[in-house]
Amino acid sequence: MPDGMLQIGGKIGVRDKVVREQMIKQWSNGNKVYDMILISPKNTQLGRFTQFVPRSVPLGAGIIAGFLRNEGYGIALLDEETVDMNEDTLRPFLERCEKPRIVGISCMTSNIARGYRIAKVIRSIDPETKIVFGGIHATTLPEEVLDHECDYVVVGEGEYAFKDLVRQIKREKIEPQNLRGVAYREASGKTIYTSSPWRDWVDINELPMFPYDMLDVTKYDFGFILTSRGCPFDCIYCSQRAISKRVFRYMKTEKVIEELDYLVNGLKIPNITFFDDYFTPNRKRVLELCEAMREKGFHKTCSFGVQTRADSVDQELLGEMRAAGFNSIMFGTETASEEVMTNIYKEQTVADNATAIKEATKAGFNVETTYIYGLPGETFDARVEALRFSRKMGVSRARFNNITPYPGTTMYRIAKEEGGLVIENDWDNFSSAAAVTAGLKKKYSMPYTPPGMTERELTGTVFLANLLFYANFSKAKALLNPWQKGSGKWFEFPWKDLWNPLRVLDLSILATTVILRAIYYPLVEKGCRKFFFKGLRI
Ligand code: B12
Ligand code: SF4
Repeated sequence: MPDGMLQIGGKIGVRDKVVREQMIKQWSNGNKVYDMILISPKNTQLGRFTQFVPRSVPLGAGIIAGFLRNEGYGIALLDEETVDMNEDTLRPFLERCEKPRIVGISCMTSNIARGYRIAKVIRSIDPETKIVFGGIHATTLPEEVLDHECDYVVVGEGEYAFKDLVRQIKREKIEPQNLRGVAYREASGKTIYTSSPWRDWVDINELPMFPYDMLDVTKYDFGFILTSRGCPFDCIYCSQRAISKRVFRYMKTEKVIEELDYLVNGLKIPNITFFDDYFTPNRKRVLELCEAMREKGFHKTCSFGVQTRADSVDQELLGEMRAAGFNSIMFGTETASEEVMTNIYKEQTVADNATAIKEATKAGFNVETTYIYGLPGETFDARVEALRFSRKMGVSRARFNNITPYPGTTMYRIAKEEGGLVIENDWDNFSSAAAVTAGLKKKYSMPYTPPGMTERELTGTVFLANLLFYANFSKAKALLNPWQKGSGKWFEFPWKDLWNPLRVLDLSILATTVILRAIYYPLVEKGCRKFFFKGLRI
């Protein structure tokens, strides 16, 4: 079996104990049989940067795999970030999958192109296999996905919807009236959206723990935990509502502690990121959780990173979080212009960001902030101001992204209405990090360039803002520091691999590209030149 490929889920929690014992016996003989295969395609957008970006476990596919395993199904969970996926590697898995075969593919927009290609390979191996897509891209554009090699799309949170669909596929009898949140095409070509009045959102306290045992944790860079779902805000560039909806739901403290105990004491993970969309809307629950974490002493061996909204923290809360072991906090600051802040419906102010950053720094956090260039109403001065703000506030890390109108967002509608939406090669150009990870030669166009700006100016100013932020000894040190981890750590310097000539070659190419781009933009684009020299003086 190819190294790192086989991630087998056992039938844990099977209602029928005899069946379970038989299955375990079968597996120990090496005859592993699955009921379905779940695939997380790789993200190909980061190019040469991929190897230097921390690798996270495949969340969506993993959550679904853990849930279905708990329902008694045998699952093969395959993550393309850790293994090549082609006809030769997929065929043995399909052959061991019981008929009717089911393959579930989990995609964001960033990896949908790979998802389509993998679906094609699966169809070519076995045209009968039922291919089901889920995740944020399929949720927001089910019709597009159904135009590809896809039999069903699961829209939104997939646990119960997929379980019901799997049961029906396995029984070879589809009853749309008993399915919720599934889209498919009838023979006539008409798309059917199923619905029936039973679950509006998933109660996360009912779900099993993330199935870390189905993955080789040594192949991933950081631990994570998801302790809540949902966010009530409407930021125009964010599509999280399409999946986890506006209803904020959180895991009971005991359940979080149980999972943390497994990660910290069981797997000995030294750094864990809380991936909640919005960690702190309920102050009481965070205080209770921090107290429980402290009592368990997790902070003695592990540190925690978190992302949240700046308007929902205060000095006392931050102090309690620090005491519980949180050492890095990321705020989506987005802009330093109050006008832009209003335009994006963030419903918080630049002043809120400034206060939270100051308080978090005072509490001893490594503070990380993210900005978006290209938002509606943004001026040249607003872009310079965002850079100035990030420098002035003394945050440890900052990341400047190019606006990306992901499907399902208001920004997507705006870009479409303006006629400015550019989709290339099955969304391969849709990356909020595109301006940073681009090479010297243009591969794709930006997904969107706001009116009054050239594409080169957008790409160049995003790139230069990142560069200028780190063009400072202490910031560069923080970026390269191998011990400083956290939710916003997007670049991991490969200190351990410096003996490897290929790694060194890659790093050298990357460094050369950065230098050449730093010269190129100010030379060829007036807006970039002005930005660069203004930025240097900040
Ligand atoms: C944590 C997180 C990350 C983590 C981990 C991602 C990972 N490995 O899965 C990190 C920091 C690495 C990350 C990176 C990126 N992220 Co991110 N991330 C999130 C965040 C905050 C939470 C994800 C999560 O856990 N959701 C909760 C679970 C329950 O939802 P889910 O994963 O979608 O899975 C459910 C359903 O979709 C469905 N489902 C999923 N897969 C499948 C498969 C089948 C077969 C079925 C039936 C159902 C199903 O069932 C699941 C359970 O209910 C979301 C926001 C959000 N709320 O989703 C953004 C989000 C997913 N990220 C986003 C983006 C843009 C990115 C990046 C492209 C950013 C960048 N430029 O670098 C990268 C791409 C990384 C990649 N691998 O390709 C966007 C995606 C927009 C889009 N249309 O693609 C989101 C929605 C945020 C936003 N701004 O709108 N991200
Ligand atoms: S960006 Fe953050 S605050 Fe805004 S809707 Fe998305 S998750 Fe909520």
